[in-house]
Amino acid sequence: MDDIYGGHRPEMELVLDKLVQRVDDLRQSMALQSAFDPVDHILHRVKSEESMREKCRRKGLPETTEAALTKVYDALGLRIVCPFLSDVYALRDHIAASPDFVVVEERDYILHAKPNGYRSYHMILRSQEGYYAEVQLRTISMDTWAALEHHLHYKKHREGNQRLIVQELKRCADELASTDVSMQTLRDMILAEGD
Ligand code: 0O2
Repeated sequence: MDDIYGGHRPEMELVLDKLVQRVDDLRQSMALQSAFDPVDHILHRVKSEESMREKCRRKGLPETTEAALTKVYDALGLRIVCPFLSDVYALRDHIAASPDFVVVEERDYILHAKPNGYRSYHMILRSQEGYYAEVQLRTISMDTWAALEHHLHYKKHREGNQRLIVQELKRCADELASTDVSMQTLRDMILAEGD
């Protein structure tokens, strides 16, 4: 089977490296200004062949290089995990102001959580070379929930349990969201005491 990204893979890797570097530069300058590192950790990946083909099929798109690069927007992906809610939004603002990438779409799943409780801030960026990248910004709590939810593989369960599982997952997500707000308040108090 041919590579769905055709001959674009090396250039895609370079664009992803540039995006990671850009975020790392922003992280360092923000940390210098505030004395707090706004990032806990960053993951990045080129979407796997199998996952891209599955997504094309799910969206009713042909499994072509053109569809993978211009109709699906997460061939390149960056996940930025931040300690606090304010870090997520501060980084979002800095990324949006970056000259190398244009923001083409944003979804605030923090303000508008998904029905199952999923929370994150998603940005779709387009590079100067024309490649799309999805940036997911989330707190450590949101990342913990998403990782655990992913491990459950609950979507395969039968109907009866499904409702209870979804309900409990939503409760856990809401509890973590409440913890995020409390942690933010504590951080703001500590910062204010330092003034
Ligand atoms: P991977 O392995 O993370 O790359 P969609 O049709 O939903 O797939 P779209 O429009 O990009 O496509 O949707 P969305 O929901 O804005 O963003 C999709 C990505 O967000 C997913 O990527 C996940 O990484 C993350 N995500 C969205 N909803 C959930 C959720 O309920 N639980 C978890 N754990 N993650 C979620 P992919 O493509 O699924 O795969």
